[in-house]
Amino acid sequence: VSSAAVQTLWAELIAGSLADAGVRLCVISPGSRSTPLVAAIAREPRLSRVTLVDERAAAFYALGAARATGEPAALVCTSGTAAAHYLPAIIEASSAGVPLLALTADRPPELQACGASQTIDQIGLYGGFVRAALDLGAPVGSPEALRAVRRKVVQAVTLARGPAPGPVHLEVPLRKPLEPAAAESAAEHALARTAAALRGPALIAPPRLIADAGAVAQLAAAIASEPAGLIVAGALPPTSAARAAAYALAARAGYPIVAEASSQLRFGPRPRAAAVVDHFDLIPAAQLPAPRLMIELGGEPVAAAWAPWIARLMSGPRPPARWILAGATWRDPDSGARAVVLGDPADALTALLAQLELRGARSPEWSIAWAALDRAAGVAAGAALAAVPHNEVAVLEAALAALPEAAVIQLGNSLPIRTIDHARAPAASPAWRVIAQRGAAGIDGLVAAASGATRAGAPVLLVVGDVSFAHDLGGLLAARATAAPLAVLVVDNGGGQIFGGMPVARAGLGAAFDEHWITAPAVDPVAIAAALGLRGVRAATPAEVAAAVAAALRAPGAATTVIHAPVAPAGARDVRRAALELGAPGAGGGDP
Ligand SMILES: Cc1ncc(C[n+]2csc(CCOP(=O)(O)OP(=O)(O)O)c2C)c(N)n1
Ligand SMILES: [Mg+2]
Repeated sequence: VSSAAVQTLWAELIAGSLADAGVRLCVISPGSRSTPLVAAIAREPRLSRVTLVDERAAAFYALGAARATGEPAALVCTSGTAAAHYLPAIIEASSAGVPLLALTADRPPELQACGASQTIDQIGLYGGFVRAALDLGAPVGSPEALRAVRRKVVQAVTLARGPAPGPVHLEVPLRKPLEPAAAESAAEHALARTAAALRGPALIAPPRLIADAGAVAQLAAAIASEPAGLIVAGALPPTSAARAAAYALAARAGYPIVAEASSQLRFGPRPRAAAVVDHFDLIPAAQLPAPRLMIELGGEPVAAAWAPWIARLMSGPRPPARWILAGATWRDPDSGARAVVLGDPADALTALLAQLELRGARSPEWSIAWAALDRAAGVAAGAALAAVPHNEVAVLEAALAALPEAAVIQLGNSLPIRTIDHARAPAASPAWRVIAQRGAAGIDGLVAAASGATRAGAPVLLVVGDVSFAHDLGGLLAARATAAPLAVLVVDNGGGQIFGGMPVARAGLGAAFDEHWITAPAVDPVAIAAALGLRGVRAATPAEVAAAVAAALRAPGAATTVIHAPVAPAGARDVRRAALELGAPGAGGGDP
């Protein structure tokens, strides 16, 4: 049996099975070949739908939603280049371990490799960036085929969730006629009963990657015999449960935590016994104490001071024993780890705490020394801020001070994710969750991803550079599909100013440097917002930024406000240099 009615059943089984497997959000881009699937999704009340014409923005939107909620989001598009636009977000999802499902409609086999319109070879399109690529095949009216479709949807959702969460590709060939048709013949009615019998809650059993018990025991023993330890926390998912365990380990072991904003450890209440270093990047290099043991959580730190410090420690006389707990990814870019322990960091820390037996209480001197350096760095930052006009650190401090309690902060790549750790958080800051695209560290898709992050229901502040904003102008269409207020804070320092701090800036390239590296986009974010029906505000001072952020995120509804904050091109660099010089009088500061 093969008919329009069978294809309709087939599509309904896919949509219903997605919902049975716990998927709640479908981000759909329009097209013809996907018609049966989209019609079925539109009739499935458990699936909420967002429509975005640009598949690239759609994929980043789904990425942001999945990252903020921890739940897989589904993408649906038509055949051809539509599917190719998913690639950048799929790469980020793969590198960062975010669950996604990409359902790409396609021509059936008889229309492949023959010049049929809008037909490309979609099998294997995402290469090694998906956890699995499952071809559902063209609809077949047999009970076996229906069971297989159901199985593949459940399989896809399971593999997207674990053991290494990430994207999964579902290829969905469909035949004309594409519009829904009701079962008529006896055979079609029999198949409809078969499909109905397959439905019901699906048991999704994603395996969890658990750190090896022997490795955890060895690390516990190493901690027990080493008082001079340091925890360094890079990017961790906003849904990670590692927070409490990391503080508990810091308190028990007497190890300070260098907490980057993306680690989820920088904001919110912390136990007094845990020393947390917020401004590692502003401590003069010569003053950094040398740890003997390091526990590195999550992603690679982004602080400019990190790589030169590690290089120095590793080539020094007593390199530290470095234990990397980064989840399911192998993270050791300088090949200097004592061990990379794969497994969920929260589980690993909990297991570690259970095994940790310290002989007596730790002397607090080591932690106190780090805490004193951090305090001095914060004071130096304050003084540097006051001395440098129109700098982005002041803009960030103002934005943080205006944030509502439940807010999510999404940090753009380039300078925002770095300067946030030069900013001082307000006293007793709420435990704001932080989203960062550190999987592949692209400056792409940030506006669309922040729009998707509102699906978690909390207001979102996106801090984004002016070039990154220009890169995702298409993503602003997604900012009309928010589920909570969104503030897009465009820190406009006149181009990609991260390059101004790199050696290329001093390579004598002249005008070519501005033309090919700085690339000031010269767009007016307020005018662009207005053209798209979004609110746009220019905020020339930190006080205006605070007012604009408060107004944007404390308002009821789910409106998006683009806040244009011009700052001095070298502001971020100048603040860091000044803070380092204040911290080390006469020493000439740290690394550029
Ligand atoms: C998709 C992508 N393209 C290019 C880059 C390289 N890149 C890194 S930072 C940057 C400039 C970013 O400028 P802006 O957003 O204004 O941030 P700023 O450096 O001024 O903080 C570029 C082009 C990248 N990381 N990702
Ligand atoms: Mg910039």
